[in-house]
Amino acid sequence: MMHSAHLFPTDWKPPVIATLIYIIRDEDVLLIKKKRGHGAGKVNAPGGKVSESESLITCAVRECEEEVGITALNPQSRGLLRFQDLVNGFALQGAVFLATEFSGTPKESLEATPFWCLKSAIPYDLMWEDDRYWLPYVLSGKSIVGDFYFRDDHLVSWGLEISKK
Ligand code: 8DG
Repeated sequence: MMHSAHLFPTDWKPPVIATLIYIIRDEDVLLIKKKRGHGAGKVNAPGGKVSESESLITCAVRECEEEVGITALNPQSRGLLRFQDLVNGFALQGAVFLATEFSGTPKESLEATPFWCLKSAIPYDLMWEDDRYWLPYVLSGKSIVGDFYFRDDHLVSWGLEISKK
């Protein structure tokens, strides 16, 4: 395990760009049980791949509306995650957003079962292995840049940079 930031080559180009959005309500964060796609069965946040010509923030808001019926208001950019699986070839760059204002009530969709979860009781054992290393910083108001190498969906090394905001 490595913990210094920026493990990836400087010219690394992500083949896929996606977003994740954490909706905060008092002491709770809105999580989902993902029903299909990459990471099906895991707990995660709403999010998904950027479609052609859409901005990251538009993608985050759209995916959240599609997956759980919540409209994020004024989402804040909180970081960048880079994933590379050295065995199965999966590679993705994810932009992380956080919103404390929203409208709507969480609603199940074909992609996700949403639930409010205490920020102090996040079920990391049910989530992607990297989340425990960076999500606590994002939920406590910091911004992060993280690089994560996997082997067949298991984390093998990672680097993380944390900044104040
Ligand atoms: P589709 O309907 O287009 O097939 O799918 P999508 O909803 O657009 O994309 P997706 O398959 O849900 O995209 C993968 C999502 O999973 C994306 O939001 C990024 C997220 N994700 C990873 N790896 C990790 C990880 O290690 N941790 C977390 N928290 N999220 C991850 O791909």
